[in-house]
Amino acid sequence: MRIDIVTIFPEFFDVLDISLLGKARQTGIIDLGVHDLRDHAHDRHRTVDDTPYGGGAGMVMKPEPWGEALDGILEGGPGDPGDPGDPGDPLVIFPSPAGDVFTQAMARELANEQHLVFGCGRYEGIDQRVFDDTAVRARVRLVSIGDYVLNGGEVATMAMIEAIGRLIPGVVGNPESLVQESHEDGLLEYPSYTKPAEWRGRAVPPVLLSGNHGAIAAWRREQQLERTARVRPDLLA
Ligand code: 6GU
Repeated sequence: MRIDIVTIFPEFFDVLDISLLGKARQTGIIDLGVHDLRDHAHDRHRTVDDTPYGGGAGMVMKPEPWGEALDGILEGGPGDPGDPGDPGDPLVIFPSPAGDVFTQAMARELANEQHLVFGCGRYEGIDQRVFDDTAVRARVRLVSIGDYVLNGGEVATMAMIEAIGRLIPGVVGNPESLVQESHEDGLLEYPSYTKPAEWRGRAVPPVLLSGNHGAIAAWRREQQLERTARVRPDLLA
């Protein structure tokens, strides 16, 4: 999968060199490009924002640097630029608290894409015409990672790339571990234990030492249901 990120903080994404995603980049499973939006601002101060038309607090990101940055990324990619909505087109994601909420189901869907582009906004947002102009050449989605406010799209992009990247075949060593996690079957995961069998006076639940695989599976299921009902009853509905 090809992933491009447009940001005014390219160093923020240096951490993608490490861990599982770093390895996926080394082996070529993920091909990552991080682009500095300011490289596309051509005034002396490399300005990327300006005051909002109509007044109001804060600054708005100017359209020209975004247009130029996205032109460079989208041209030459798969898909016919004259035919928006083609599944071979890049999918451009703008992290935004006003977007659709990112879920494990969305992560699974996005893990099937060939080319994702993340446009990280800062300040009060990006000039609306950037979304409209991009939608003519690519599929565009606004995506939120939850009901709280971040200063910009970088942290949200990082969270989405981690959730999506680990679902790409070959990124996580043991694919079995993917299906046992919270949210994969719509429930929270069961509690896990390892050695020693007793620690600080706390024993591992005896059923896990019983060797009875049926009883262990039933206990784990029961724990998942109990935990989900207690912490996230909305998931059971
Ligand atoms: Cl995707 N961006 C920003 N700036 N804030 C958020 C968000 C995204 N998701 C939740 N809050």
